Amino acid sequence: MALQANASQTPLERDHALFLLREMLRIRRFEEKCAELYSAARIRGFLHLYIGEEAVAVGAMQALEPDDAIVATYREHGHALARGVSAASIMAEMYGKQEGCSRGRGGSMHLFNAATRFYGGNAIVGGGLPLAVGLALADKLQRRSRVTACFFGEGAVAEGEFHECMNLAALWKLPVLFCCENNLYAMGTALKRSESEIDLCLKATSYEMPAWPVDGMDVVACEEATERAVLAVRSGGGPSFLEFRTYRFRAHSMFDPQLYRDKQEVEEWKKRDPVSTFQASMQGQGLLNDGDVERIEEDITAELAKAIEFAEAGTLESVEDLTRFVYSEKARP
Ligand SMILES: Cc1ncc(C[n+]2csc(CCOP(=O)(O)OP(=O)(O)O)c2C)c(N)n1
Ligand SMILES: [Mg+2]
Repeated sequence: MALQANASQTPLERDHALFLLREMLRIRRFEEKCAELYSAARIRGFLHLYIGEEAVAVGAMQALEPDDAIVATYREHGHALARGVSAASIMAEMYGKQEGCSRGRGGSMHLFNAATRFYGGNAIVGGGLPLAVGLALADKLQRRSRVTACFFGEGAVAEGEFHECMNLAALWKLPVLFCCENNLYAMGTALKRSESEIDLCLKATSYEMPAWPVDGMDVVACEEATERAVLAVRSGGGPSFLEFRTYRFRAHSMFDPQLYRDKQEVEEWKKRDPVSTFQASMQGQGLLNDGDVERIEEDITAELAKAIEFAEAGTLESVEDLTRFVYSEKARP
């Protein structure tokens, strides 16, 4: 049975609300800068922007502990930033510099950071799910009270891996939180053109796991739903599933003429922009003072300027090092 997420009952505290707003704005501005740098050919390769979906990563991340693990897709800059991976190390990774969080070998789609238990950045659709199930199996076998949160797009539900992972996680009662980011499109394919059943929570409940639909444009709803789901997972009951209903405002990647959706549809969703609607809601609740947003914007501008400076000054890996890390360094004679 799909359970309906309750509307928020708890009044928001000003400091927390400011933090949520700041985190969403950090992601928004970081990615706007990335798009600029991409056009200027400072960043190359693939680039998939999360703009429009920021409430999901920011809200969900608040419910996770430092010891929990995160697995994400190639649209993961927001998750990495919200998890605490530094903007500088992410930007250097975008530039392919060895000071980047994946030593410049991963680029935009393969951000990785062991210190924050951020296990990528996975380019293969559905590829993160088995990793998450494996991490959770290890935790269960070693009796650690950890949760693995696995973020993936709704496109992954068409993959066999999705069903195998849902089944095994439920059968073995593994501590995985499946976070499906349903932005309605997998590249140019609308969900309703590729799936006979478009209620994704039903797919999860058919594997005997609790599932909740969540308003993915509302950061507080995302935080509260994730808190409830994490509690269920941490209590040992097995996996849970959240379907965040969201929308990407930009193209799938930097090469996408967007012929598969109407401009009008995009404009309609933009009215629910998670950043501006949350800012307006804070204003309405008297949680914003004069100058708050300006201060946040100034801090972010300074953080981004430093991140870009760090990336520009970074170095490319030497050719001699190219075959390193193919095998574990420890295994070397
Ligand atoms: C196994 C596999 N098949 C195809 C692709 C090509 N591909 C890249 S992104 C994508 C769409 C995935 O959409 P979704 O899972 O909804 O995530 P979103 O991009 O909307 O965040 C596809 C088909 C891939 N990366 N991996
Ligand atoms: Mg999608």
